[in-house]
Amino acid sequence: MIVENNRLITLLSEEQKADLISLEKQFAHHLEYTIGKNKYTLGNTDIYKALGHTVRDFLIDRLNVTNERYLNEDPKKIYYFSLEFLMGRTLMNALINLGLYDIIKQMIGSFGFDLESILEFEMDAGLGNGGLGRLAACFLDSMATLNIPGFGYGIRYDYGIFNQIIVNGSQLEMPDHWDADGVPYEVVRPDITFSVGFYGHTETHITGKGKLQYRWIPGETVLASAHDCPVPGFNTSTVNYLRLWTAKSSEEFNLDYFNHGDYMKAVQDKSISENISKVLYPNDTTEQGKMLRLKQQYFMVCASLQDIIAQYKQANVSLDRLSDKIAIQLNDTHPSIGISELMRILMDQEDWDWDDAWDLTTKIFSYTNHTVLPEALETWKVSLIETLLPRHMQIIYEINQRFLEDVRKSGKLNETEIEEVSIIEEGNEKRIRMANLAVVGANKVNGVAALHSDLIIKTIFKSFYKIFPDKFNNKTNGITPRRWLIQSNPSLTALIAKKIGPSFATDLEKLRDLENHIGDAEFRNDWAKVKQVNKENLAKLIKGDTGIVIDPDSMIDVQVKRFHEYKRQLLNILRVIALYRRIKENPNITITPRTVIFGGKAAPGYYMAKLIIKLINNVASIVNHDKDVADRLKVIFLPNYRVSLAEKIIPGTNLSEQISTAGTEASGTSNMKFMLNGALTIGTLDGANVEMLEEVGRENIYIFGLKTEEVFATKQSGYDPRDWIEKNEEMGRILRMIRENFFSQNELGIFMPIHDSLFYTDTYLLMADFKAYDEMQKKVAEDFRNAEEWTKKAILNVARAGKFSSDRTIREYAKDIWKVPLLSTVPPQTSYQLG
Ligand code: 26Q
Repeated sequence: MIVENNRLITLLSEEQKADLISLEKQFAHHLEYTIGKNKYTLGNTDIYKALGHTVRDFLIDRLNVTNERYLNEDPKKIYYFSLEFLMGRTLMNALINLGLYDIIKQMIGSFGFDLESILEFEMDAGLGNGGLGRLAACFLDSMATLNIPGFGYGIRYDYGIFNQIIVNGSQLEMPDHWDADGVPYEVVRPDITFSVGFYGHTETHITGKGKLQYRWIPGETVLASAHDCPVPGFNTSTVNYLRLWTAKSSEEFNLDYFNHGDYMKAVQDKSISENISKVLYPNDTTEQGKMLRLKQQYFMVCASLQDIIAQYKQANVSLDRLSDKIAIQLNDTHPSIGISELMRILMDQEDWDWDDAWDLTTKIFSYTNHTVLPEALETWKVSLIETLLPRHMQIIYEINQRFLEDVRKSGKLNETEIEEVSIIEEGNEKRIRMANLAVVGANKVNGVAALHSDLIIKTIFKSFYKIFPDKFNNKTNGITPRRWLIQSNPSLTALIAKKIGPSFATDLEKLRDLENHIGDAEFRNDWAKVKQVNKENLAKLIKGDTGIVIDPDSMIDVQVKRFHEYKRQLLNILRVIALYRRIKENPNITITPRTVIFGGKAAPGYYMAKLIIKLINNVASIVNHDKDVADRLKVIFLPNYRVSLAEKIIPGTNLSEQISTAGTEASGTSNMKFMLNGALTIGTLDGANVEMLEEVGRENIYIFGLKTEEVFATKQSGYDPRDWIEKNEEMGRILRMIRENFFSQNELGIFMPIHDSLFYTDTYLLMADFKAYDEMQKKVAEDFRNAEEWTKKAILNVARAGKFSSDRTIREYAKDIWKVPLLSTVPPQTSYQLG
């Protein structure tokens, strides 16, 4: 393939021309030889794939340079263990971080294509449920940007989080075969393969030194094979990687079956072991305790530890200094079986004593907790672990026995408290409490926002805190400004860079300089224009995805997140119903026009969450078709909320809904994304909202509702939602509409479970908070009418969003938990021009 269109090249310097020409050649080469197409057969996905391979070449160059540096300097390495990495799309992010965006845009342009449209062909890597998985992805970006040798380890699921479609108002789940067309940027490493054992039994034997040693004889082995996603830092040469394991059968055929002529059974067994990396589990409490999930956890941890130790042994003879050279962060309890696995390796394979092994293990692991809800804490039946991982069960028993002995000796806890901290939960069926294992085995335990870290030591880990006060610390979450500002909101990025310079890209506190310009009317005008254009783009997307036309001048009011009762999407839709009623009762009422947008997935087995989605859709279809409402209110449910959709919704938002019951949302991270993109927040004093308030002050955020202590007190004193319903006539009428099938005329009674839960239990105190929420929404509506003041507040929010950069979070992990210095930046040859 020959480059014909040289028109653009004439605008460039000699050096750039050379770059552009070589890029064009590289791209054309991939199109022809990697993808195997010519100009007669090529389609848009081929352009995307060839581009992916072109970018991959750059990533691999820098990956190799980075590896060489790590070999030479031998720094301490950080391994982030997570069952979830919600990476979303990779290509645009790589172009920005590598500084190739402008030149690639030109290059693709010279072939007659538009870069942005080509990038739309990339599928999201949705290998996570929500906040926890996306946090892992943001952390990888920050570690690479800060030149920390930090690597992600996880599973390369064939199917990520399901695709959501809405049929007749209800969620339907579709498989997410995200890699169906291939993943051009990944590096497949079949040479990096480890075996992982399951089942079987343990034996003892006497070592040469006369010591009793245990040995696990697995009954089944599966191979774990590495796939690396390169992770480029922004404006630095560092490229780290995310290593994801896929399961491969250890035998192509089970020869036993094969020899007895059962060819089909022989192949079936192969696919059974490969099931391990087949599908991501949704965060569904009813899915707890499933054998395949435990297999996934051990599979990931076992392969990763082998890989880490093999790498370490390339530079070191003995494992003595392992804890000086590596640290492992456990993203929730999901990979915490790793604690017992490292103990097993040290004792059974490396011949260490218990005490030395335990000393080393507890220096290496740290644990991040992401929930205070007791029902969400992971436990496993002892019988299940005994079957799948018999040696680990022995080790866990011994960890617990020694731990409880120490606790008793210390005299710090009474018997009830000792029962509470035990790793084993006694009862009909004994269970392993993974959070307790993680706390006992970890060097440091952290919560994810100040309020949350405070709460865990007062509630779920109260007794642990008495024993290990120094273990516990806070690391308030953050988000990467590369994806969540520079990439998702290029026009706001350009405006900000024009005003205060580009340094905020890696030092988000620099945004504070924007405060000096809040008084500048022209700047505010430019700011408002940027928001307006983003809203118009969002309106186009909504038209495309739902067919509904919205008014881009209306207030764009958004709640996007997983559906969970504690997040209270129901509170939001109840207030929409209230607004609708007010319009119907008083058709001439003037209200601030709003477009209320919802998005998010419910776990497939979470009945109530799915019913709330259905209610929202039914309310939407009535409100949106009611002529009396005119343009004053629209309700939109955007299907299949995911990272790439978030990138488009957030920049066009005016009002961010963060309305969980106080004390339930550990941190939240979308709250930070909206703040950074100039939305104002209506929210409770929950999670990181508390710290957002601290940054911006009362006048610049709409805080309402019961505080955490008040929530506890209300529940303590025997909360009855009917007391609140009686006091609020309007709420009585809303509940009656639900009861009397106003929103379910063709499906009588379907919303009764929602009605009854509000009326009789109301676990998340919607009835108690409704009035405060509604009144605060009135204030929001009023304030929005004053466009100048609203814009001032929006600028101030962005100016004070610096704290919520994941760079800040990662610096804190590096200093307080991992004890790693940041390496110096090696300036790259190319850099991204902001704006
Ligand atoms: C449980 C059992 C079986 C299978 C899966 C799971 C499972 C999977 C994922 C349970 C929970 C999760 C994810 C939890 C999560 O995303 N938590 C969120 O973490 C964010 C990052 O710290 C916080 O900001 C949110 O507040 C928190 O809800």
